[in-house]
Formats: sequence, structure tokens, C-alpha cells
Amino acid sequence: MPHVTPFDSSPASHLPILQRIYSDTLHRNPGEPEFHQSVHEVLTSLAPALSAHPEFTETGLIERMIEPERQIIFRVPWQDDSGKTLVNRGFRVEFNSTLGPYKGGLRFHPSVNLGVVKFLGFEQTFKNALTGLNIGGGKGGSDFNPRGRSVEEVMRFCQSFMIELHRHLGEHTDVPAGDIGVSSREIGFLFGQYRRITNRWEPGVLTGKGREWGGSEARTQATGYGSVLFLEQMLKMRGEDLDGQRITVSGSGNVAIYSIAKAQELGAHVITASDSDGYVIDEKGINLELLKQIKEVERGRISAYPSRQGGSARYVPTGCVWNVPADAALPSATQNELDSAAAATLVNNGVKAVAEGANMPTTPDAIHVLQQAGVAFGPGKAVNAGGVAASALEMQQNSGREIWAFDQVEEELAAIMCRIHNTCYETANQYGAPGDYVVGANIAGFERVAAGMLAQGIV
Ligand code: NDP
Ligand code: 2IT
Repeated sequence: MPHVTPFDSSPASHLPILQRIYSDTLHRNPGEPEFHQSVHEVLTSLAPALSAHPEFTETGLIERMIEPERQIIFRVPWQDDSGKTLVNRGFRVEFNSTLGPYKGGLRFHPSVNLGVVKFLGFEQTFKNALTGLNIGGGKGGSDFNPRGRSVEEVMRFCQSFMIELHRHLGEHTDVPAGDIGVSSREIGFLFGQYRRITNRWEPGVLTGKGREWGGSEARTQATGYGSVLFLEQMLKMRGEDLDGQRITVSGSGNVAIYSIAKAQELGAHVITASDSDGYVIDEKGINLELLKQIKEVERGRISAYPSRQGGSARYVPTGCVWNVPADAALPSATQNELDSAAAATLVNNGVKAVAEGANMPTTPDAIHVLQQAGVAFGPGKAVNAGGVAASALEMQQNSGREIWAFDQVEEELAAIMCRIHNTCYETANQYGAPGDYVVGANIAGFERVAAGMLAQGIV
């Protein structure tokens, strides 16, 4: 993890408590740098809230919050198309159920390990609290790499994964969804296997389902749409809107595609998209239909884009999209993809706002560089909360056996994003950090979880 002076902004009286909790976290969770980073980020924001609420330092509240309620690790054996048996590792970390059933996605990517799942589950707990809905925090996944696998192999893997996972799920217990490498295709295979094992058509057990079998309209779009709606609010506080803004987006998956879609709808000029091999820059503006065709339909690589788009686009196999001058940037691929050097480049090129579509894509040093330069910075747990909020709306439809229209879900999503933005903005003001969305999001999320935990006793 990049070095940041620990707790340098904390009032003196809370320094020892926060420092002890952070050292204990390092000691108790060795070899989990992403988890350490996410805990550190939240702890560094908390001092003003602890001063206002001394009860938050009692009954081991913060220590309990950092320890997941349950961590499940399991073997996932499956056979590839040649009949060879392969073994992956499955995870589900049920982090905190104070506010509702554990809720959070499943990630299939070779980089997945316990520390990554814990960082995501920890973030998810506060994100879900920010939505104002009744969802607790959890996350899961596997080190399975879907890249290059046939549909049949992906299905067999999902079926084996669900053989163990199903016993931990339930609409009132734990409700997974997608994340990197898990789209509605994988949710379909998981749901089918759950139904087969349990003999129950129980849609509330997974979200991100297909529209015809219990899924919600607009869940596919929700994370990207919500991220851009949050960015729009951030710009509004500076007296600007999205019209004509030059925007760079990283990634070309679910979040990136629907961020590009909404930004374009609101008049912005989006010029980049990327994958883990390289990026494209298209000065004419990203051709959304072509991008969807390559990434969603063909499941291909972004390098295929320029030859099919024509002269306005080029592919850059090295470097990153943050080298491209922009008014606003939306990191929407993965954790720690925007470092301090990239942040300095963005600042030098006059960036006004950075909103995290992905989870923890900006390193702590990079956040520091951006905030010091007066760039509006929106943290992922607030910016990308639209996806899980729409998942909660899917759960609501499932429990009432209702099907809402696209416009209704989109309207609710817009209201939720506006509310999250205002909560973060006002909380930052209230605690003496005007304009600091990191402080606002961390304290507002923490306060809701903390109040619930205090009311429910030492459990
Ligand atoms: P997808 O699998 O649809 O797309 C992921 C994109 O990020 C791909 O373009 C992928 O490229 C790129 N990527 C993944 N890992 C890396 C890596 N290690 N280095 C560089 N690029 C990488 O995932 P999503 O769009 O769903 O998720 C993107 C981010 O948004 C994640 O941080 C996720 O946790 C977060 N998020 C997702 C939500 C959702 O509803 N889906 C909700 C809230 C947050 P490649 O194909 O080369 O791997
Ligand atoms: O990181 C996230 O918020 C997600 N991957 C979505 C979780 C969900 O349950 O919809």
C-alpha cells in the first residue's frame, strides 16, 4: 500500500484509539494489503465523528465493524472441455448484517483472494448504508479466470460454485449479485443451479437476474448511470453541468459502458475506454453501439475498436487513459488503477472532477494529490452505489412479486443518487471538511451502521 501519514488529521484525543485499531488490523490480517488500505481510508475520516459521539468508541464497536461476521472459503472443482479437472477457490465474506441481509457482488478474476474479498465487503457495508435501504454488506467470488473459457466451462464452474454457496444464501440472509467477470449470464447459471438444488423458485436470493425470470429493469445500467448522476451533482456544486465536458473512462465492462451511455445522453464528450491490455482514444467520441457489440456481444478485446470505427480512433497498448487531457475522469475498471503520477498528470491537464465508478480505483496518494489541487473527488462507496441500490429495488420487486417499468426504476435510482450525494456533501460540511466527499461518505456510512450496531447490542 502506498505510504500515507496515518491519521495526521485526527484530533489528538482519538489518535491512539485509531492507531491501535489500525495496528491490530495489520497484525490480525497479514498479507491483505487491499483490506488494510480500505480500513485505513475509513479510519482516517472518523476522528470528528468520534469526538461528536464518544459512544462510538465503546463496546468495541469499530473493532467489531472491522471483523467480518463470517468468512466462508471453499473448494470449487470443475472439469474443462477436455475433461481435465481443475480446482479453484471460492469465497463469501459476510461482513455486516446490521442493516439488512448481506448484500454484495461476486467477482470471478484470477486476482481474487481473501484480502480482496474482505476489502470489497468492508467497502460494501458503508456503501450499502449510504443508500438508506435495508441491505447489509458482503462480497464473494473466486480466483477462476473466465477469460478464454467456453460458455459450457463457465456454466460448469458456476454450477460447482453454487453447490457449496447455496447453503449460505437466502433472501433474508445473503443475496449476491455480479461484479468483475460476473454478468447476467453467470447469474443465470448460478440461479438455475440454486433452483435445481433447492427445488424453489426463489428470485430474492440473487440480483442482476434476467428481466423474464425475476430481474429488474435498469439493473444492468444502474451502476454506470448512477456514477454519472453523482458526477453531475458534483459538477453542479461548482456551478457546471455535463454538457460539453470532455470525459475519460477506464474499463469497458458493465460499469464503463453504462457510464459512457449516460454521460453521452447528458451531453458529455467521452473519448476513452480500456481493458487490461490497453486503451482506445476516439476524438469523435466513443461509438457506444460498436463498444457494446465488441464487449457485450462478442466478448472481444478493446483493441478491435479502431479498425471498425475508422480514422477518429486509435489503440494505445501501453500507458493509461489518465494521460489523456480531460475535464472529468471516471475510473471504472479495478482497484488501484489511478496512482499519484496519473493524478498529477490529470491535475496538470486541468481535470475538475474524478468520480470512482470502480471500487477503490484511486490510490491514497493519488486522492491526496487530487484533493490538494482542489479537484472534486467522489469515492466509490458513494459514486457507484447505484448498482447495489437497484439490486435492493430488485429485491423489493421480488418480495412483492412486482415488475416495475424501466422509467420507474430509473427515477428511483436518480432520487437515491441525489440523496447519497447530498448526504455526503452535508456530512462533510457538518464535520468541518467542506467539499471532502471521502470524509462525508465515510462518516455518513459509518454513523448509520454504528447506530444500528449500538442499538442491537454486542453481537
Ligand atoms: P466487468 O467485468 O464488466 O468489467 C471489468 C473491466 O475492467 C474490464 O474492461 C476489464 O478488462 C477491466 N479490468 C478488470 N480487472 C482489471 C485489471 N486488473 N487491470 C486492468 N483492467 C481490469 O466488471 P464491472 O464493470 O462490473 O466492474 C468494474 C468495477 O466496478 C469493479 O471495481 C467493480 O467492483 C465495480 N463495481 C461494479 C458494480 C456492478 O454493478 N457491476 C457495482 C459497483 C462497483 P479485462 O477484460 O481486460 O479484464
Ligand atoms: O460493488 C458493488 O456494489 C457491486 N458489485 C454490486 C453489488 C450488488 O449486490 O448489486
